[in-house]
Amino acid sequence: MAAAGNGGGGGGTKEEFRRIYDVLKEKLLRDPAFEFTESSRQWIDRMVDYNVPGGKCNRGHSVVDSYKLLKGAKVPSEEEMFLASTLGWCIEWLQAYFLVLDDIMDESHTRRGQPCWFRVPQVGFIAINDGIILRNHISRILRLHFKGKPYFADLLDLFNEVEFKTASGQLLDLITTHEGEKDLTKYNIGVHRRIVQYKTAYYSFYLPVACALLLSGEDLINYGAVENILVEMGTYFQVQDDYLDCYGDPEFIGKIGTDIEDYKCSWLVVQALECTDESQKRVLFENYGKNDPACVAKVKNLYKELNLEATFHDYENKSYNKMIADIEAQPSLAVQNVLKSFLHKIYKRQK
Ligand code: DMA
Ligand code: MG
Ligand code: MG
Ligand code: MG
Repeated sequence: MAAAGNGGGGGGTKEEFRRIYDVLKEKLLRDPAFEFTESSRQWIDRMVDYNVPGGKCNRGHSVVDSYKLLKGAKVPSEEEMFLASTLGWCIEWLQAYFLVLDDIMDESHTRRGQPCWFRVPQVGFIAINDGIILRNHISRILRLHFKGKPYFADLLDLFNEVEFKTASGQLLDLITTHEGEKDLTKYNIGVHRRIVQYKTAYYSFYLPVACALLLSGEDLINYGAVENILVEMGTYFQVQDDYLDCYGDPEFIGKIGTDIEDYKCSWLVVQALECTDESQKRVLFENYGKNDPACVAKVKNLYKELNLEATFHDYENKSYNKMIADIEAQPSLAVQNVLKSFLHKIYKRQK
């Protein structure tokens, strides 16, 4: 059952959103489907605190913000705010699940300013099962708060579909990297676009808005154009992520980049390949994808020579203008506001 009685509600500030996290976690720690032991409850409590709430919560806040914008002049009730926040947290849980596993596969070291969960002593490969638990928490939360709602089946279907797309994107990211001989010639902007659209755009951009639409009683079938714009926005967001992997300050972004070492089909290497001469190409082929700081430095020097920072800023401006034009072609002003508000959360982000 829902909602305001569970301690939720309010006007949708960041503090209120955060408070609902505690409500949801408490419920999970008392899930009657499992007889918790003291130590298993402590594990889940610590694991969820470590992995779910520490990020920027852009995705989660976007459900609440989008929902309010879709309501227009009508003020959402406490229960409606609780439900919107709960869906926001479900996306944060989904993100935590993907990140716990992504960090293992990418052999990353830090995330959100702390060691990746699998690197914490005594965690190790238990992190794999923790990822699965985090995924299951979403189903537990949805069942608890949305079962009986007319859009419950659509909500489950949405989360399943988006999870499938994301996992498929991760697959592309991983097999593109490891497939056969290391061969940079197979990397191009089309390959990059496909990877990032699936691994990032659907869950980070389409999902929050789709959740707000379902909560508003809308049928997602009518929002194909909105989906396309959000996928475009998600692609732009992942290009920023690729840029920050190399140029961001690890202290500030909370993670140390590993894309060059990991031989990733990053937007930067794709741009580099498009403008290198033969001798520069040799430097790239010889040094990309090696877990050696000297090789990484050579790749970064080459990026500097090619002035990829300027290429990125140019992309950023062009991409922004195109998205604004597409948004302004949308017939609904409320929908325009939802999309613009989301875009302005990430435009020129530094982390
Ligand atoms: C992230 O890709 C995608 C998912 C689904 C987690 P990434 O490995 O570039 O992310 P990060 O740079 O945060 O490790
Ligand atoms: Mg990663
Ligand atoms: Mg990854
Ligand atoms: Mg990255």
